[in-house]
Amino acid sequence: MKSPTIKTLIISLFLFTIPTSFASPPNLEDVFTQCITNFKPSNPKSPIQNFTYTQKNPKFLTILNNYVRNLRYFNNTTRKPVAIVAAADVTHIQATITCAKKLSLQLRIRSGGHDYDGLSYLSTIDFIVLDMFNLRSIEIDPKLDTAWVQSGATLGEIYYGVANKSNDLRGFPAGVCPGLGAGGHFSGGGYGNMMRKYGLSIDNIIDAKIVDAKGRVLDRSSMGEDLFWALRGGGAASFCVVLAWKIKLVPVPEKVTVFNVITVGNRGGVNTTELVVKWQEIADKIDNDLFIRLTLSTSNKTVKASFMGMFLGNSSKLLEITNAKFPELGLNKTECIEMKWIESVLFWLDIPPGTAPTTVMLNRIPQKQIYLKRKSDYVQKPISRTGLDAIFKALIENENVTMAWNPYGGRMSDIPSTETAFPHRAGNMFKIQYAANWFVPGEAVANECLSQTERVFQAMSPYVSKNPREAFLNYRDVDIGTSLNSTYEEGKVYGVKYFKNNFERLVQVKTRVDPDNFFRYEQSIPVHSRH
Ligand SMILES: Cc1cc2nc3c(=O)[nH]c(=O)nc-3n(C[C@H](O)[C@H](O)[C@H](O)COP(=O)(O)OP(=O)(O)OC[C@H]3O[C@@H](n4cnc5c(N)ncnc54)[C@H](O)[C@@H]3O)c2cc1C
Ligand SMILES: *C1O[C@H](CO)[C@@H](O)[C@H](O)[C@H]1NC(C)=O
Ligand SMILES: *[C@@H]1O[C@H](CO)[C@@H](O)[C@H](O)[C@H]1NC(C)=O
Ligand SMILES: *[C@@H]1O[C@H](CO)[C@@H](O)[C@H](O)[C@H]1NC(C)=O
Ligand SMILES: *[C@@H]1O[C@H](CO)[C@@H](O)[C@H](O)[C@H]1NC(C)=O
Ligand SMILES: *[C@@H]1O[C@H](CO)[C@@H](O)[C@H](O)[C@H]1NC(C)=O
Ligand SMILES: *[C@@H]1O[C@H](CO)[C@@H](O)[C@H](O)[C@H]1NC(C)=O
Ligand SMILES: *[C@@H]1O[C@H](CO)[C@@H](O)[C@H](O)[C@H]1NC(C)=O
Ligand SMILES: *[C@@H]1O[C@H](CO)[C@@H](O)[C@H](O)[C@H]1NC(C)=O
Ligand SMILES: *[C@@H]1O[C@H](CO)[C@@H](O)[C@H](O)[C@H]1NC(C)=O
Ligand SMILES: *[C@@H]1O[C@H](CO)[C@@H](O)[C@H](O)[C@H]1NC(C)=O
Repeated sequence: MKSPTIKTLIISLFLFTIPTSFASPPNLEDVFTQCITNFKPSNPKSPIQNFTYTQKNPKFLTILNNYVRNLRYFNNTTRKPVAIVAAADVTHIQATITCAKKLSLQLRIRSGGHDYDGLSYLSTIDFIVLDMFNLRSIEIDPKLDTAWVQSGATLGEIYYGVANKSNDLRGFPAGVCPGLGAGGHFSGGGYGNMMRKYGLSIDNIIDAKIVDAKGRVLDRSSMGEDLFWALRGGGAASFCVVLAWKIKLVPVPEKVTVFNVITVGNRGGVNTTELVVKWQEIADKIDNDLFIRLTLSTSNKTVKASFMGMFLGNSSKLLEITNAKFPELGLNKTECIEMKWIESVLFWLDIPPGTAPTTVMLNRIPQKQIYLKRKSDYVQKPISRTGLDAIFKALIENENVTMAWNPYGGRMSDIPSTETAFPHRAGNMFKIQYAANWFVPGEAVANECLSQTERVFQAMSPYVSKNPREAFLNYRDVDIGTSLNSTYEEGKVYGVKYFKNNFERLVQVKTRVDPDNFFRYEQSIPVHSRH
């Protein structure tokens, strides 16, 4: 169903009602601002107009750019929102939803802005950005079992807050980049280096507060279990605005052990092919306390492998495990670094131990903005030596692409694939992330990096999941399909890759909670076609 755009409405009103003078027609910005300002109830302590930025506001571009994490989607031709509402209060969210709906404007919801393809701040038609960065409170219960975190909180703020309040006794399983927002990251699953022990972030989320398409504030008991299921891995932006999550904190040992073994060509006479063969045999089966991420890149036409590890225990115990199960790696005591869990957050950012205070994880604005492309795959059976050699060749020929192989298994295999909307559970050995980063503008460089990524992705097709070729929602990739006019058929193309058999159930939930498809975007869950 297509409603007339607000422009058409305004123009027709103008034509019929103002015959006498050539006063300018009210523009969308003004109409929207008027609407949200008049919205009742409003909180007198935080009037919404003080948190609203239209293009006339001198801060508009800064506010927009503050949470753009992919420079590919911020230039002079990028379509800008009609307004950004940086909500500071739940009534601001209600007003934004109500007015966007009334004026047929699309809504984009942004928490940390890390969406790889910018879908939290881009649209091809007139739209509003609901920016959540002001809503970032973290309330940890005194027993240290749970916490309520608002969507605009970053992982760094959550990690730091939890470690601080618990004297380093508690942590939370989530991503390795502290700038990620709780809003997008959790609703797409949220994986990190404690995944094999504790599962994803969503496996440790027990409640949520949302605002739905009717502007109602709901929690788990009032929204219904089906919607709460969908929010855990299905991408919340198809259903509602998440205001806050209730998370279950997990125990972390006093000291964890980390390492990063980098091999170029070979290590101690064992070549990289053999190390990767062995890694595939053990990575998803080894002790659940141990996570070893393998990153493959090239250096001077030679394959470079990094085995980066996180062990929830001390180095003696870690070495016992690696010596027994992965002796080829030859991990030794001096390569193992014991530190507090909160300090390991910096290690995973490649910050050398002891060179920065843990408060750096509270920085919201990155030092460097980059252009990037990401894609994902799942691997379900071991890749042979011949396969690995072909993969290494593809990497050498496309030297600006790296691959991160993240092992599953452990807790990930214990949780049924229907438990939450996130479907990639037992049967997956590891997930691949393809990455290309570049630092200069211009389409030539961009196209070169994009085609290199595509070539590596194609070279991988014999070795990864098929029918569908599965993808991870948090690794947003518009190449796998987009929906321009929100039909079920369009949505199914990317929907089964992200959600497999959970897609149909997501469609049912969507059809129940948002039948008019207000919460739609380029990769949203469609409503069912049969009305
Ligand atoms: C540097 C970097 C490192 C990363 N590392 C990891 C990692 O270790 N593990 C991992 O799992 N992923 C990782 N990711 C991917 C990341 O989890 C996703 O990009 C995630 O969606 C980011 O959440 P966000 O709130 O920052 O993003 P946004 O861009 O703000 O949002 C992403 C999506 O969620 C929606 N959304 C955001 N907030 C809300 C809300 N409050 N209510 C409803 N919908 C909302 C948006 O509309 C959009 O569709 C990484 C990304 C980057 C750029
Ligand atoms: C666009 O161009 C103007 C002036 O030419 C510049 O000030 C602005 O920062 C540019 N960028 C964006 C994203 O609009
Ligand atoms: C809102 O903005 C107006 C105009 O800038 C200012 O006078 C007022 O003090 C602000 N109100 C609050 C509560 O910040
Ligand atoms: C500008 O941004 C748009 C996305 O909004 C992108 O498609 C386009 O390629 C960018 N232009 C350049 C020159 O990078
Ligand atoms: C907690 O944070 C406060 C304020 O930043 C700081 O003074 C204190 O030392 C921290 N405590 C711990 C245990 O990290
Ligand atoms: C490792 O050795 C095998 C056997 O000699 C060879 O086929 C393979 O290409 C080597 N791998 C690398 C990365 O050099
Ligand atoms: C790369 O390899 C070439 C040829 O083997 C060699 O001359 C050069 O020094 C190497 N460069 C680096 C940075 O290792
Ligand atoms: C290391 O941890 C194990 C338990 O995993 C414990 O038995 C051992 O005493 C610890 N060793 C040291 C040196 O702390
Ligand atoms: C441990 O490994 C490092 C790096 O390979 C090496 O420099 C060091 O000599 C090794 N130490 C021991 C005790 O084997
Ligand atoms: C690609 O990698 C090569 C070799 O490292 C480098 O010289 C080149 O600048 C990279 N290209 C881009 C676009 O980053
Ligand atoms: C949207 O759907 C209509 C009807 O099925 C179709 O004709 C049109 O090509 C589709 N795409 C766009 C961009 O409107």
